[in-house]
Amino acid sequence: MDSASMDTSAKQKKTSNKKKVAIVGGGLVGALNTSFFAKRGFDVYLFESREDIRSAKVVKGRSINLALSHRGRQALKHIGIEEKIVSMGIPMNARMIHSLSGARSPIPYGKKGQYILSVGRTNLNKELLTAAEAFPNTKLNFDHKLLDWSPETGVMTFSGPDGAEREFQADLIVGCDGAFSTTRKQFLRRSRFDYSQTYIPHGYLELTMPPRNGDFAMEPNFLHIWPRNTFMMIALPNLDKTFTCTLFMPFEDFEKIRTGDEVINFFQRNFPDSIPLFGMDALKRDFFQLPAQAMVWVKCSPYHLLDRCVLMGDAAHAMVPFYGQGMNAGFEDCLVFSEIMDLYNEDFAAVLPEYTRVRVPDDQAMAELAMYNYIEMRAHVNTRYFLFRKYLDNTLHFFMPRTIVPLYTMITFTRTRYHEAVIQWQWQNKVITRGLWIFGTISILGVSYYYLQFCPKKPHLTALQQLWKQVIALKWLTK
Ligand code: FAD
Ligand code: EGO
Repeated sequence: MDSASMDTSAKQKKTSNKKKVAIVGGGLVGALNTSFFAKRGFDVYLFESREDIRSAKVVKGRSINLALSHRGRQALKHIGIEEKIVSMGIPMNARMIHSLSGARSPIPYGKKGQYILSVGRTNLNKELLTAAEAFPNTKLNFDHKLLDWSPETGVMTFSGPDGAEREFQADLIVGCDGAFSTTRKQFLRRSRFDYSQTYIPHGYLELTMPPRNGDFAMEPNFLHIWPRNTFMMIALPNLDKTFTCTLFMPFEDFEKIRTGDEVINFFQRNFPDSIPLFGMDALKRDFFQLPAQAMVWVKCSPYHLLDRCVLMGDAAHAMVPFYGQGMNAGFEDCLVFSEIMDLYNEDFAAVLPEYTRVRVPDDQAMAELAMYNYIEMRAHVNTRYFLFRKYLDNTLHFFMPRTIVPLYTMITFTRTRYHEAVIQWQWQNKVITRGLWIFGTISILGVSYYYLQFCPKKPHLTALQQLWKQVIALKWLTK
């Protein structure tokens, strides 16, 4: 056989015998990823341990709504459902900062038309499953819990709906099974796999704020934030005119609140404006409906195992929710993987290591930023500091729109690689500090010139002494 005809027969084999891809986990990232692989023509099998949420009566899970931003939207656009999802979300054009006194200050996220979207987790997940199911080359398997799998053969063992064990063989296994990933267990057994898991001292509790007189109890198109250092509360709007409020607080403080009266007392001291909006009795009751939930940061590397398995979403990089990027980063994982598949002609042996090389630094940078936000907010973000920082960001950006782009903007409204956004941010901070020094020096010189010029009666020495005092004061201020 000559080489040309061998080429075509190889090609034919490839198209007639498309590889089997198994997606583990039908959460947000797994459901989206199913469409990504299906679009390429693979035979895609999704396995989700829970029942089908589209037919389930009660859906329990983590946060009720999430902030969807540019990165997540770009991934949705790739499979043609961006518009559909956007229509189910509520735009939040600004944050609304609630001060202790009840004052509310709106600060826009960016230019007009730059907004983040509040979307319901369950609705989003349902739409993603339906979109995945619409491909002829997908098969969704619910009530299938992955127990273990073999890196050598690609054979996976599930516990099926009847409790019986089932086996399935796949060419590629995509682990999208969340922060406590079972897929990842095989990675942990191998050498040179880095892994860490860190719980933060804070827990979170979700409370629903009902509509008032048939309408939203607060302005709907905002991300409401009550910054109180260690106690933080946020509220995102829902389509049914309720708000889902999330209270972040150290577990040890949650433990101190045991009775309804203690709840009211706590809210009276920290979030007094929210009490009438929740309703005193509802608040006393709802606070104890569910215990506070833990938050974990999972860091690992590499994201692939041989040419057989790859991790995406929380399975690869669970992060603390203080940047609103966990899902967005997971969605971008799917997009980045797809971009690399284009570059390397869907050759798993080349794509998987490249995915790790490209994506680990970005996801780790994002997870670190989320942790940084948590630490900074907890340490000194009260209403005044929050407003000051955001006004400063916006002002500098207004005067130097190309040089200074706020970090939040780069992360939320662009696809600048996460790790590059961090480098850019550190560079900007240097420029700003230098600018402040120059500005300070010029001011001192200006003031002293004015002083020497217009106060000639005082002895020369005193002026110098004054000047020196100012230099010392400035040094102290900028320390
Ligand atoms: P998951 O959503 O955890 O889905 C994993 C799926 O795998 C589940 O359906 C599970 O049942 C299934 N599964 C698990 N084990 C197995 C198994 N052995 N076999 C089969 N199936 C299995 N992100 C944002 O972008 N914006 C936000 O505003 C935001 N807010 C958040 C607020 C809070 C309080 C929290 C906790 C997180 C927030 N996030 C946010 C992060 C976001 O929730 C996660 O990043 C996202 O859900 C990750 O999706 P995933 O599909 O990787 O994992
Ligand atoms: C100084 C001022 C330092 C999630 C402000 C840091 C996060 C941080 C949890 C908000 C928005 C989507 C969120 C901003 C900062 C979601 C978010 C922000 C929270 C908490 C959140 C902002 C769900 C931090 N985005 N953000 O700039 O508006 O700034 F408050 Cl607790």
